[in-house]
Amino acid sequence: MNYDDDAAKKWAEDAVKKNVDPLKAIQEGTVKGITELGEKYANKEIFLPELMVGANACIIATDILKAQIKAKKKEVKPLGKIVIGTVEGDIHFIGKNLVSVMLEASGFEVYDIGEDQPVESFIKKAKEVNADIVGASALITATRAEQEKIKKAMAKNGLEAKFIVGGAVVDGAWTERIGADGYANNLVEAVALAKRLTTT
Ligand code: B12
Repeated sequence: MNYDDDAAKKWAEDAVKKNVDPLKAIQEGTVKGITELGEKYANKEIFLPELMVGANACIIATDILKAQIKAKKKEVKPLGKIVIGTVEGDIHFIGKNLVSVMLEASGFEVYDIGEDQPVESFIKKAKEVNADIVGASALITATRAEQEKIKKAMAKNGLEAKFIVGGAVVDGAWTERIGADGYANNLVEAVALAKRLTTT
């Protein structure tokens, strides 16, 4: 909230030293911070440059905590293969990266194709790895339509993988409208959804 990269880094390192549960630190710390900053941006109390600097501090701290989640990962037989990315035209990656890490730490084999990815990249990777699930993140109303394009392209290419969506502009009504298999708006729900879809 103070746009201070060094303080954010130190805060995350302290949390690691003090053995704070990294998921709790992310959910009650970095995610809470960036959400509050997002509200200030929406209310025009701050502007894009401030949001960018604040997001950077959030990314620095979150990366340190994410590494802890990965380090604690149990070695188990993969629960399934998931291809995940942020849709074309959309550079938001904080939520998508967190979902990737949580899924990986929960025993999924995750292929994160990055942000601003065209429909074809999702399809190509899903075919290549024979994915069980394809996940698409979208945070802008205008880019949300890309999720529907991915769903249609999956059908056209005969992909049988389940399709899940997420991001600030995604809700149950949208998920149903585009025929996706589910959505999640927090990390715990994202893992529960993926588990549900790979065990049924
Ligand atoms: C941080 C941020 C940025 C950062 C992004 C940093 C980065 N590289 O990721 C910066 C400053 C760069 C940025 C830029 C822009 N932003 Co911005 N940004 C945000 C903000 C404040 C927070 C997003 C975030 O990281 N949240 C924290 C994470 C943890 O939450 P999350 O992404 O929602 O993810 C969770 C769930 O949604 C879910 N999830 C996410 N993905 C997936 C995928 C799957 C498969 C599943 C199952 C679940 C899942 O799980 C996650 C974990 O809990 C939001 C406000 C908001 N309310 O979301 C605006 C917001 C998304 N941004 C917005 C806008 C408009 C922009 C810009 C267009 C601004 C501009 N004028 O240039 C640009 C985008 C440029 C582009 N082409 O992409 C708007 C979108 C409005 C709209 N409805 O269309 C928002 C809503 C702000 C607002 N209220 O106006 N932004």
